[in-house]
Amino acid sequence: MCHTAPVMRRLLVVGDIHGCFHELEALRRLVELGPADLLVSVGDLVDRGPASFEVVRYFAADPVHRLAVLGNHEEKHLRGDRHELDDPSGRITRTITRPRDYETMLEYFRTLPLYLDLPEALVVHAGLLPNVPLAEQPPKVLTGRGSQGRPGFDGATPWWFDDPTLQPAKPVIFGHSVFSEVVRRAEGRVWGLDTGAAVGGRLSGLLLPELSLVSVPTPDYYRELLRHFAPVFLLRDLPHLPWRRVLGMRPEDWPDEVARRLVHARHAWRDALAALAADVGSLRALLGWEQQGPDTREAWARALRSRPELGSPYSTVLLHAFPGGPDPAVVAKAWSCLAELEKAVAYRHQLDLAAIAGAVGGSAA
Ligand SMILES: [Mn+2]
Repeated sequence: MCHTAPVMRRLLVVGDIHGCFHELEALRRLVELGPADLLVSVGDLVDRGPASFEVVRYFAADPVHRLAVLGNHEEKHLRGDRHELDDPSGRITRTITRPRDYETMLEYFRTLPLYLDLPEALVVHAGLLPNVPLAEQPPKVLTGRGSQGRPGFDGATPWWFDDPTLQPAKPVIFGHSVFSEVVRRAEGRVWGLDTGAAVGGRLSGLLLPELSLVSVPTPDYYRELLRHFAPVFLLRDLPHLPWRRVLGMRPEDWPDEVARRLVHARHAWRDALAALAADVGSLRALLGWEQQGPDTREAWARALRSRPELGSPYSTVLLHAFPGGPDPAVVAKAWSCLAELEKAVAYRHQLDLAAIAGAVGGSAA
């Protein structure tokens, strides 16, 4: 062995993994890393995909050779947002992860840095302000927290990485913003690796020092998970909605907080609405359809078929499903299904809403 030769380690920097553990394995098989090489994540290890805990466990098992920066999804879990109606992906992760494993995930997230300043590259989750020293970069810019309305990060204004004054001394590698192809700028000094893993895109990696790209396709796991969980979450939330404040008020008279929640819900639950429309049979069973009188049924049917004024399934239920006000018995019945649903979810069984609702409805009738 020659002890004086410089160690030439390789780095595989991977874009947002979002719970795509099997695809991460496939990517690693394409690039055989040696014992001195590093696997580096740009953050967002979790959410949207089905195997968030497996990804975290893999990184946490070897913190010397597997590095990651803090992504906005990790940050959301650390903040403990319980009702992020604008992004149900974290809620799904909490639901399908065993409590002990979830605590392990949080412990690992607490160890993650805002950036990795390696000899070969600077790795950040979302981006940088050009011409601001690394130590003075706002954490929100680095993690991309609330980046959607921020110039340079929102897709509506020129991207931060297209700023001609950005002249990094070494490659800057980031994720966070999904593009159909890997972003390459400044003659290979800026790389954006989020190509939509878990939402039907690809999991991409950049190999250093050769600067070659690898990627594997992923299914649209998130769409599928939303389809399963949207009705579960809707029912779980029903008893906690601000019934008294909302009922009897015109939408324009709603308190700001209610309006804000519904506006958020409109975006998040667009898919949920589609799921509900496709699963009207299950919803009927869950709400005790067969026990209702013809007027109520007709009102519900109209509501379920129509495009609700506010585009939210919450408003559908609030404004139409319980004409004249919510029937406590109906809400209680919906609530009573949750134990069964949660049991199935906890063990990752395929959710058969119709069968579960039928069983519960049958025993209650
Ligand atoms: Mn992401």
